[in-house]
Amino acid sequence: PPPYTLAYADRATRHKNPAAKLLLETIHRKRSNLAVSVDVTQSSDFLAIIDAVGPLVCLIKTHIDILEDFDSNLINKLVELSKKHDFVIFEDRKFADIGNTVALQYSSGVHKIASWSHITNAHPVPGPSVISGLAAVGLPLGRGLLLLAEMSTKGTLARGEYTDDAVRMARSNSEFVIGFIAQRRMDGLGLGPSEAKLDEDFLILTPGVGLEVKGDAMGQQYRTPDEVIRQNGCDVIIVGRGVYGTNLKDVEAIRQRAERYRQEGWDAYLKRTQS
Ligand code: 5BU
Repeated sequence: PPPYTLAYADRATRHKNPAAKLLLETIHRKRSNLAVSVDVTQSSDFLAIIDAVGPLVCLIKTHIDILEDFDSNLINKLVELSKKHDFVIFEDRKFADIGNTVALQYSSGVHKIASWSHITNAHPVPGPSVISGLAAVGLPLGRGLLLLAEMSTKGTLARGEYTDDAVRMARSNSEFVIGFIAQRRMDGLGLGPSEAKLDEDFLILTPGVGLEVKGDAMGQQYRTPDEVIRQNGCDVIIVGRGVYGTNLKDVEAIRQRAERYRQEGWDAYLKRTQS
């Protein structure tokens, strides 16, 4: 059967990349395909939200450069929380430069992303060299990369041929590229049966998920967990404001919203695999 009807647990055994394996095993163990994106500017809020939703998520997504009071001790605390609550870390860095530059941005600077983030992502726009630059740093550390094949925003240029070429780039580098940021399942996408490999199994992580509203004032577009997981065959829902909301101090409400998304995402997965 095509991978999207397989259980997360079965897919975990088929992956060799340690980050892909860890994510699939974590989803299965915690009965959660929910990733929470913690896009806040203060470390205290960042850590409190992660501590509250940690038990309910498979993955925490960060934009580490948003934090105004970042220091390296914050990373120690984030890594401690990932062990305490058993979640994977994904720094949503969206690398998009020449190989030499992205390797430095990934390994060095203030944030040293490769040293703590299991998964990161890159725009395919530079071509395959963006993957080889990042792989030189990430593969020895057991990290995994997602390519941005599509975006959730109105008017995105990541579509059609561009998206197909992103899939081709991933296929040629599947040791390090574990999947895509995309809005639907990408296996065999638009490439015809001769080019699609039946046993390929890319992870699809999908932002632009919300239950209350259809979008924001800045081009974001939302779909429901059922649309994303069951109807479009994606693997992980990424939710930011739908979970942390506008009152960052009300961690109990944040926890409750996370549980609602976790439940809806998991129900959609059960429907997809059991129908
Ligand atoms: P939101 O609050 O659920 O709208 O946040 C979505 C997060 O996912 C946010 O961190 C974005 O940077 C990220 N994102 C996205 O929304 N859409 C995309 O296509 C990509 C990333 Br790629």
